[in-house]
Amino acid sequence: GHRSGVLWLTGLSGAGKSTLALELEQALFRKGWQAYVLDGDNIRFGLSADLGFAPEDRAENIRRVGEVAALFARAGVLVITAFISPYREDRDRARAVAPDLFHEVYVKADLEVCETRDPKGLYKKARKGEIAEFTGISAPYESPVSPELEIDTGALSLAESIERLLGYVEANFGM
Ligand code: GGZ
Repeated sequence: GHRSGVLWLTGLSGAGKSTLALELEQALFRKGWQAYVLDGDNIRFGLSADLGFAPEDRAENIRRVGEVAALFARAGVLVITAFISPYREDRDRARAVAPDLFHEVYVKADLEVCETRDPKGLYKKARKGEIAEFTGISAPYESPVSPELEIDTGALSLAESIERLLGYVEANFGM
């Protein structure tokens, strides 16, 4: 390995993708890696500002992220993406852009766990019908069939999850 690639996190809203991605980015940075997070905060307000959450919009969002992530990785960066990316077909297409660099991580937490966390109150709104096509409530989430790694945030602490991710990254992208 040469310390670059795409670590593709997928999972429900509230499963912990962004939290893990940002903590991992910090931990890798401290070890001298060039890591960078792509998530809704830096993609959906810019590159994908024209897209919503209909299936075709999500497909296009994930297509763009897949292309950008591959470019970053080819430039020598360890890219950590944190998108729900609910459709298997969309994730597989992102993988196909850079199959040699792509590692899928299922950030797993039961819907009940995510709904209890509900940090932004989105599940509550979705239950009331105030958000259409909300993943897990009124839109599907297709869980990965054979992800390279699975992180069960319902069972692991944040520190334990980061430890596993770091171990995986160092073993698979390290020099
Ligand atoms: C799912 C939604 C929706 C709908 C707004 N469905 O937990 P969050 O708030 O901060 O992260 C979610 C984010 C999902 O965007 P992604 O770009 O990751 O989605 S995808 O990969 O499917 O393209 C959630 C918020 O946006 N959000 N409406 N209807 N999540």
